[in-house]
Amino acid sequence: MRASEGSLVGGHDYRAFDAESVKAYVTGVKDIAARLGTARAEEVKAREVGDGNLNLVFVVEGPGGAVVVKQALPYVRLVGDSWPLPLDRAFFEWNALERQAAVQPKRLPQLLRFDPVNALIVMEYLSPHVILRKELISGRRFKHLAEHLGVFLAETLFRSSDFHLPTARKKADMALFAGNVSMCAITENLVFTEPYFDAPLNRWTRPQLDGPALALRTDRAAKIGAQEMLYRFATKSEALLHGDLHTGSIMVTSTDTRIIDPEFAFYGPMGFDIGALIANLYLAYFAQEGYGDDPEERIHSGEWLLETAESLWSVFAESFARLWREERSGILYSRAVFEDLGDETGSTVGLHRFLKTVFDDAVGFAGAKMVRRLVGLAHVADMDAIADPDRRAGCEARALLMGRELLVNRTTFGDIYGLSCIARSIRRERNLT
Ligand code: SR1
Ligand code: MG
Repeated sequence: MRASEGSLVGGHDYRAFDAESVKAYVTGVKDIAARLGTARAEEVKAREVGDGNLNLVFVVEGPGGAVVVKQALPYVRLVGDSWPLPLDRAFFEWNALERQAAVQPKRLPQLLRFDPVNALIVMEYLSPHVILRKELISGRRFKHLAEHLGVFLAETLFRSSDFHLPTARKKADMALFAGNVSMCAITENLVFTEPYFDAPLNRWTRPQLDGPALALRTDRAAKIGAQEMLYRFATKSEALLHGDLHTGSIMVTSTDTRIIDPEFAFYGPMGFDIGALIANLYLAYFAQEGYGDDPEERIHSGEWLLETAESLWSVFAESFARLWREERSGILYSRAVFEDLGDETGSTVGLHRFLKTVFDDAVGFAGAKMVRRLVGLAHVADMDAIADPDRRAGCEARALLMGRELLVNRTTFGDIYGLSCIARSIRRERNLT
């Protein structure tokens, strides 16, 4: 299917399923029925488990196995049908999943079927995997997380970039994903724009967070920082991004990590995906004080979150460097200009200069992503689940300060360890609300 055919998603025959009607659908598809172990709808169980902002998600279990059905709705689920949203995001998600699976199959659920008419994707039911965000809220730690995510990021980003892909393929892919306009528009508005003016859907913990939330509107440095990041988001087509890589898009066990939900995929700046992950680790870090009665334990969990962000970046940079040496076959930094002339040093300097731009971008995007989750429309459960509003507002105010710091001073941090130091010092701040 080509880009222009993305518009064929949905149409007159589209229908949104429910937990009953989805059973007849899946058992009516030969391959899926075989996986479930029955073609009889009455022999399967289905439940709707979607807790995201946009889609329906069904778990369907039969006597022989289970599948997940993710179906796009023609509107934003979080808001309702007053906010229509094209179904073609399922097409872009499927295309992104196919490309990620070609690079890192073990980090994704197995892909079973794309149905453009019903704007749905059927995939493996991951078990006993659970959503990472929920586990971080509970203070759990995952030994392999940073390694898995750092390698996933390096491989998906490098291998979709002009460092690796033949230029004709990259340009064709950029053209295809350029059609994911509605999803990019959500990010352009909700992440970079609305937190900085009186947008109708903005929300925050009131009245405790009124001061810092309203201050953003007259904070020229923060507003310009956000616009500078939006400029990068809109213009830097470096690699095929996941586009919404937060801790709710990651499923884990103690030994495994899977990345789901790339419906916001497009060609954008590499730092955007990395920054999204770092932002969510820092949001979890600042939320730690909202939970539990054992402050020592929560300090340890917090330190683990900072270490995870540190390792994530280190693994990404090391893996990217390996790919630079072994798989640099695109138009950028041609070997003819460097290694073939005996100039390995030039190639290495180029690599480090490039990684510095990715790091600075990741820091700025992390800042923008933190701010939007605290004062914009869509928040994170890490903060929302803190029951006491005063305690929650304290955590949010510290996270907001960190987000602003990253946004405004993004080029001044020497390395990822510098960010951990800032986070620790902000965590000691009191009386911010
Ligand atoms: C209206 S959609 C709000 C948010 O949910 C998604 O997960 C994205 O992060 C989006 O910005
Ligand atoms: Mg999602």
